[in-house]
Amino acid sequence: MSYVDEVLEVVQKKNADQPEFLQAVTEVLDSLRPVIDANEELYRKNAILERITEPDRQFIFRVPWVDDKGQVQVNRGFRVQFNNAIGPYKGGLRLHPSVNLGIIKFLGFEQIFKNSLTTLPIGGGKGGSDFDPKGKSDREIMAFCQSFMTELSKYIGADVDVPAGDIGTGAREIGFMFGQYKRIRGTFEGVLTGKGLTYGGSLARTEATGYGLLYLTQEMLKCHGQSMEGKTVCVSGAGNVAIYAIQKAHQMGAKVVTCSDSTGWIYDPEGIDVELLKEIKEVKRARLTEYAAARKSAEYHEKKNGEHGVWSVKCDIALPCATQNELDIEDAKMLVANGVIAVCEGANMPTTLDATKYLQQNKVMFVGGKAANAGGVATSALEMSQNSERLSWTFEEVDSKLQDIMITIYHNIDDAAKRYGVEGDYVAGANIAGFEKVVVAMLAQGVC
Ligand code: NDP
Ligand code: 2IT
Repeated sequence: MSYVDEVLEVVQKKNADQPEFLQAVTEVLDSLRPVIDANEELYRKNAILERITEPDRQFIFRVPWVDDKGQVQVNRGFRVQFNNAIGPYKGGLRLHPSVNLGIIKFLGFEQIFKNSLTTLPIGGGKGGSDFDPKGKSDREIMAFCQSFMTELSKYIGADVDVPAGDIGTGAREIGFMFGQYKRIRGTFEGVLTGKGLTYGGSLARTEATGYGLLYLTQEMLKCHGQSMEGKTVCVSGAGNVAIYAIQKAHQMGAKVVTCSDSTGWIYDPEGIDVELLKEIKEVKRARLTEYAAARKSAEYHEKKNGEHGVWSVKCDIALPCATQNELDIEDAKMLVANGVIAVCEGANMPTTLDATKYLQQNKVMFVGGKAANAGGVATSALEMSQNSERLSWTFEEVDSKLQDIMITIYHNIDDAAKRYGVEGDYVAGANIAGFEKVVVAMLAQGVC
């Protein structure tokens, strides 16, 4: 049996109850086969694959907090520190009722390779809780965040592990967590990214994931003799990543005609009105029904199981920006039948494995989240740099570094795919390029 298959078998046995983690590991190890085969003896002797698929450590803790009725509520908190071979653990905090250890591990595992691709010195980690921020008052959010940080503060630090936002965690939550960290540890340090601009946050971090997604997509199209100009785009999600992806796509001359949230989706043939979407999602924290109510050209569709949602709309480019496994094989067939030319993942693992294969087999340019959404964490690393030198860069400075990073990522994954004879397979290219740097560091640092 090959080394990859042996390790996959062990990982499957040890983590049988974590389907998302197994999906992420299978995708990575499968696509690393050419690299592993070429270095099998060295990697096997050093147990590289066994070590890279087992987190350095994982914390699971109780998060008690008091709701507005005086009732004590209890949630479960997680932080998985996966791999710090190339820098301090870095990765977001997800607050969503679906969160469990397997989901945090899949996200932490992906983060190792993504963070390596950014070209910046950051390791992989992820955390979160099954807390549901929906419908909670600001006071309840603060109570949860303070309790969560009371425990988390024991394990993190500016040179140790630097959390940030993800689903359900935005500037408000980061602010409450930062305040509590400062209170407990007594230090003002860059322990979180995505902070407010008045206390160490970076300009352009809010926009970075969505903007970065479009910078990479544009570069890929350019290298294939195309551009975003005049393209019709379908986006899913209506959160941080989706909003700024839509904004940048419009700035590049494309028209985005869809977005979605957890209860429904919008088709707006005139193009999504980003200012309206921002008001509804960032300010009012309301449903997309309000978008349809405020805009004549928009149709609202209730989400129904088994329907294709935004992926049923004809488009040139699809950008899934909501959550994992939101684009399945049936959606992929629909997109291909409608002539899609590129699918780039703003979310983490939004496309199922068989859907990814189907898109690639049908010559759709496909870039996975590790490369396509790396602009968020890359800009978090730029926030860490600014915190370290106690300076703030201008929006233009950060945005221009972000553009350079995304263009570099595209060329690095393209080159890696070519080097291993799988030209155009950007999934393999991203995994290979991300893995190579981490492995060199792991080997150099000995058994740890
Ligand atoms: P937000 O919480 O800002 O937005 C998430 C969006 O996705 C919301 O519109 C939400 O709907 C929808 N959504 C969430 N869960 C589900 C679900 N189970 N089913 C259907 N819709 C859902 O999160 P982000 O925009 O930050 O994150 C989106 C994706 O991008 C995630 O996969 C995240 O891991 C990834 N990502 C985020 C980065 C960042 O910097 N924020 C960086 C890189 C990747 P509703 O409005 O109803 O809640
Ligand atoms: O998935 C991700 O890359 C993020 N949620 C951003 C992590 C970060 O540390 O900025």
